[in-house]
Amino acid sequence: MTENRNIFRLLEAKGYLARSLSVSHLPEVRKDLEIFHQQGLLDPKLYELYLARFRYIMPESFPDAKSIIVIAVPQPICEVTFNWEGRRVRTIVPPTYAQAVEMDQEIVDLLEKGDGNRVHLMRAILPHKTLAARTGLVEYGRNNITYVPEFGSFYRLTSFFTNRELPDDWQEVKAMERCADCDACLKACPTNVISDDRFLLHAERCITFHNEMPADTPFPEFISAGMHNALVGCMICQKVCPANIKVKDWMMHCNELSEDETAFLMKGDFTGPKAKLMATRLEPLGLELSMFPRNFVALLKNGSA
Ligand code: B12
Ligand code: SF4
Ligand code: SF4
Repeated sequence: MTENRNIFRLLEAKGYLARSLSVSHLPEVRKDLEIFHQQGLLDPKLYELYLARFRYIMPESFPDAKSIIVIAVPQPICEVTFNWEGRRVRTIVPPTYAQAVEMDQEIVDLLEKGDGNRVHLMRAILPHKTLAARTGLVEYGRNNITYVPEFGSFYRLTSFFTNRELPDDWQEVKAMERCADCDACLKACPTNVISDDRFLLHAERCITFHNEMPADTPFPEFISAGMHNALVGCMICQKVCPANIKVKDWMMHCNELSEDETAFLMKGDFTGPKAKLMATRLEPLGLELSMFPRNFVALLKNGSA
């Protein structure tokens, strides 16, 4: 259908990759995740915080939704510099944190305005990796992060319901072939999240799970100072991965904070107009004020910043 080709062409022209599936697969998508929950293999706190909010049903306000389109948007590491005690401290924010809201809006505008055939989109609150792997858009790494040949794991995934009947790319999920002879991520992960006994992660041990929590939650003892490597998230298993050889140093400078601004974050009191101002600077990078000062202090302590 020409009108469908138009949608995929608009995304391709931006350098984005996309596949689609029929909404009729929603119960199977639910099963892909819920089976692990039923078997007690997902940490209850992690499930409650991140996975319980998924909605595997047709949105009530979009009864004519027919397909789900899954999109991979390439993204570099984002560098954020802090000026602190006379030093310029360079830190990183891994791919996918920055510009989340902006990217979704850009895609909606691009497709709804560019299509000319009344395509409508609505953000899907669904597990994007499962959707992407189920359409063959991506393959899983042993670290449970997904990969595409073009940009390794350096991309943000997003999904939308659409009122257009797009191709149904539904298929079995695949692991990357190269993982069969590789255990670089397993060996490098400092908190033993990736294991030989199962493909599914022990995600409750992931540094990211802990540094995405608000700063009044202290890090558990098994995360020692030397392990921190990013302002939020962790790059260790992606940096060592041979599938990322072309992209691993892809970085752009995103922001610089003055001595005054850094001192404000270090105080950890986020009331008043200054907090609002800081939030407008940091939230587009995926940095919640609530993660400060803990995450920045952790980097200063380990000396990697
Ligand atoms: C919850 C969550 C987390 C949690 C838990 C991670 C996890 N693995 O579940 C925490 C906070 C730890 C986390 C960390 C990170 N996250 Co996160 N996270 C999510 C979220 C909200 C849901 C993921 C999810 O569905 N988990 C549930 C588990 C059960 O699903 P799964 O991981 O896909 O596991 C599947 C496989 O194990 C498979 N499976 C089981 N057995 C077998 C066997 C074989 C052979 C195969 C092939 C498959 C297979 O079945 C499972 C279910 O389908 C998504 C956003 C979204 N809305 O989807 C982002 C998302 C997955 N995160 C993302 C990223 C980038 C990260 C980090 C890399 C960030 C960072 N740099 O620190 C780390 C990576 C940690 C890691 N090694 O996975 C990206 C992934 C992009 C990509 N390239 O794949 C996403 C999609 C966000 C986005 N919008 O782009 N994350
Ligand atoms: S480091 Fe090796 S095992 Fe891990 S995801 Fe990359 S290729 Fe697969
Ligand atoms: S993101 Fe870090 S802590 Fe999490 S699995 Fe990868 S290396 Fe381990």
